[in-house]
Amino acid sequence: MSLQAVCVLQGQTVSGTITFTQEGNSVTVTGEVRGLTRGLHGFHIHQFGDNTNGCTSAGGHFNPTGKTHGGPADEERHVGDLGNVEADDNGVASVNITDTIISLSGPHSIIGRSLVVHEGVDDLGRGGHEQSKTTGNAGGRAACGVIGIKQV
Ligand SMILES: [Cu+2]
Ligand SMILES: [Zn+2]
Repeated sequence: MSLQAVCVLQGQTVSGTITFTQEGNSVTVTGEVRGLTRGLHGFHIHQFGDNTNGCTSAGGHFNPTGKTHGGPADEERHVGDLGNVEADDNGVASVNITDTIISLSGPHSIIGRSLVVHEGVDDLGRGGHEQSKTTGNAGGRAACGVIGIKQV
């Protein structure tokens, strides 16, 4: 059985459960986020698994390689940059992402860090806003949770 991790997202109105499954060099990220506004929402791994001051204490994007913010397909990206998830008319985002940069072990391990879903769209570093190159200008933190080892 492959290693799996799980995150329960909680916010004022937004909630969800996301599972991470390591398969060789890639991690599949699956699950559902509810209570969102329709459209795209930034979706990142942030540095700390610390919710003592709500999602704020999760810190910035997980960036052990010292790169600039980008999109998941970019060479220049934070390890934590998973792009956006898209909510439908019911405010539900079905998540199904495969990523080869995050990992469940080693220096890129996301276990013990936070997953954050944002109120706004991650511009993937291309928006020309002063925050585009650090956060994608994705706005407030709608929900977050700590990523832990899943019982399988
Ligand atoms: Cu974020
Ligand atoms: Zn980033």
